[in-house]
Amino acid sequence: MEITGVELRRITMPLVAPFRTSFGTETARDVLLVRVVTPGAEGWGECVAMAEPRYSSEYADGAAQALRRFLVPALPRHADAHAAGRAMEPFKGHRMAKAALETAVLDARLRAAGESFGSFLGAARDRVPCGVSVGIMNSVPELLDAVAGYVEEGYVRIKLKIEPGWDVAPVRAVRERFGDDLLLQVDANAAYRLSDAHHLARLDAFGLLLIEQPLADDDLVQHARLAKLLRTPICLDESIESAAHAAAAISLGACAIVNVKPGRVGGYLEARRIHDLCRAHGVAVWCGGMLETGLGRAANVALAALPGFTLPGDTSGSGRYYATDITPPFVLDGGHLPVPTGPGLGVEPVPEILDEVTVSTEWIAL
Ligand code: OSB
Ligand code: MG
Repeated sequence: MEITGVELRRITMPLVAPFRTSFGTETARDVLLVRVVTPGAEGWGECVAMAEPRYSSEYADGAAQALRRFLVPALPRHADAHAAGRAMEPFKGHRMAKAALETAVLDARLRAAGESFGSFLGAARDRVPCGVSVGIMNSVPELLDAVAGYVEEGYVRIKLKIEPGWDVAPVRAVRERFGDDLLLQVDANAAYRLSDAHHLARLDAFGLLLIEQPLADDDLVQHARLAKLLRTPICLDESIESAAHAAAAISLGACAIVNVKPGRVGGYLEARRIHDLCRAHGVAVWCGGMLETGLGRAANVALAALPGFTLPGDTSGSGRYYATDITPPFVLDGGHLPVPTGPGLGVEPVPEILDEVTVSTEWIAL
């Protein structure tokens, strides 16, 4: 399979509602898409880097620059996904940029071979249970309305974004309103310090599935200390950028659960390695999200179908994010999304919709 070139495309997608986390508020998603062109098939990869480096050090403009300057030029004309990964390895970091290119190469290969992402990755089921990540709101009543809407839509698990000043009260209110059977977890996006341990232990009263990334990204040792002070299991997101990080976190006792985001760890091959490692150590994993369009969502849903993904993911329906997705929308059915079965990602952008949201395109010949 000869790669003739790579297109970098920037799109802007308005969100259906502002999404507030401890690191900022998003009202639109600025997405970098990568399209790999071969004579037989094209492949798509969605870069999950956000517009600004607030969740992690990567950001969309920086990812585009890493791709055009280093990663795409390093790609051998006859690469498969493994070869693409090896060719990019000498360049440190930029995992979200690498993930997008590797995914596009993999998609092109799988489409040419007629194999789906799910089949390639080792999916063990044909649909996955879906959770939803609920942003920080202006008031508790507003939050309860939002959660009620998601429960009504069938989401099987609710994740509340928290930060200092928005933690115990919203969690208590959601528990009181929706009862003890609701699968409930929280995500702090690194907003606390170890000295907040006593305060965070107040969340132990609410039977949460987990607390995600309470402390700073590089605080594995502190997370291990915190784990001893909380009954609520700790799940790591930002801290885990590779299988090596996951191995270190597990051996330190820094987490009992891992949020696997393929973009954060450099791609679906590394995501699968983390899945395999965690499964071997009895550590549960679930598939995180980065407000993906249908392209990134398709691959995430396939990954979430692997046997070690034993907790519902942030694999929400398209409508949770976008009024109009760039692919045919993912729609929840009984709280689940179907794993696409077509070749590659199994979905393609709708050309007219893609054109409408496109801000720029750039062609890099190989
Ligand atoms: O921390 O999981 C996170 C969105 C953007 C950046 C970081 C995170 C999130 C979410 C939403 O929580 C996940 C989703 O629904 O895609
Ligand atoms: Mg998170």
